[in-house]
Amino acid sequence: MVTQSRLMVLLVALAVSLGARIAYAAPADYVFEPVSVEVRNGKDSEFAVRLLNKATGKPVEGAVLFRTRLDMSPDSMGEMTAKHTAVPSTEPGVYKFKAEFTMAGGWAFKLMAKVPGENETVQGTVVFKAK
Ligand SMILES: [Cu+2]
Repeated sequence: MVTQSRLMVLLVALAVSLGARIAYAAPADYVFEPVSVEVRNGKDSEFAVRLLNKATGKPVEGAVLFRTRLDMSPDSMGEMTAKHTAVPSTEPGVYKFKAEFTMAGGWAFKLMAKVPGENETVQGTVVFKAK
């Protein structure tokens, strides 16, 4: 009997956690990834990130990216930043930018995003390699 009631508790806990997962999408359900890790070092260099819903694996359209920062923290130069501006993208879930890279090496693109249907702000860091 003891074993059986313990199993019941486990099943209830599992059902509750599954239910919670289905009911609320969380910021952790989204991920930004590089469209191409390698980018050209220099002015007017394009780079792009893709926003994915981890549960469905599908790209997420209509997100608003803000407080973006491009810095060389991957190469221990976190204070070294690069100017960048958003440019139009035709691919769903892909957010494109143009940057003025000033040094070859690792660049981290840090951002916050408002995602449709998600109340909480999503944060992302995507690392690129300027060559
Ligand atoms: Cu640097």
